[in-house]
Amino acid sequence: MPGPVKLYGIPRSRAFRCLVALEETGVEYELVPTDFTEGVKSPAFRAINPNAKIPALVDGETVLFESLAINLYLMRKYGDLWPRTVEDEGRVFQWTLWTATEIEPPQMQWAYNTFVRPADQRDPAEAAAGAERLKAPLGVLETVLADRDHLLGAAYSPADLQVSCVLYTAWFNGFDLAPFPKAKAWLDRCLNRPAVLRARNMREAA
Ligand SMILES: N[C@@H](CCC(=O)N[C@@H](CS)C(=O)NCC(=O)O)C(=O)O
Repeated sequence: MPGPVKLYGIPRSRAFRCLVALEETGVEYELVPTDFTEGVKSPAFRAINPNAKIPALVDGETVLFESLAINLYLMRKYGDLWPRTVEDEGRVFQWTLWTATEIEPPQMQWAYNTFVRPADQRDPAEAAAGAERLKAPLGVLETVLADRDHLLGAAYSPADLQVSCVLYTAWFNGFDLAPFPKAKAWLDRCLNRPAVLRARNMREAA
């Protein structure tokens, strides 16, 4: 009998996204504290993730890296969030790749230059450029959410989890979402779900 699913990482990292997925699925798991400075460099961790980055997941014989891929796997295998139709699966893949490519890069450009890097290494022009770039995908969300409560329709789905967990960084750290009221209300809904609050408690207490 294999033990619980093991997530390597710390809550104040991209492992947060996987903590949300784990909490949403209800699967038994163990968080193996591994930080992104020293922990990722150990030979034992590099054997799990040769990228030397967190998060990584071990589920029996299955070893995975990439936070959003880990989430797809978890939601496909455990819990009851995974969609019932191939068409909705396609939409989940679409939103997952969209958040990785359209949201994450400009958001990190803004975040690195706003609060992540030490103050003397931040470039305000870069922060402004990232914020400007982020407005385009936020505008897409605003349009899509004009006639529905969630990305695939009425119900929360893995698409909402993937996009909202990436946007948590902007939402939590004061990005101006006022021009995007539908997207803001949707983020408020997604990021205050009971499972997400359990993951947020781990992250925000850390
Ligand atoms: N695309 C990867 C990025 C992973 C990543 O960059 N993780 C950071 C922590 S949030 C890390 O481990 N950085 C260590 C390093 O770059 O040396 C994912 O989403 O899992």
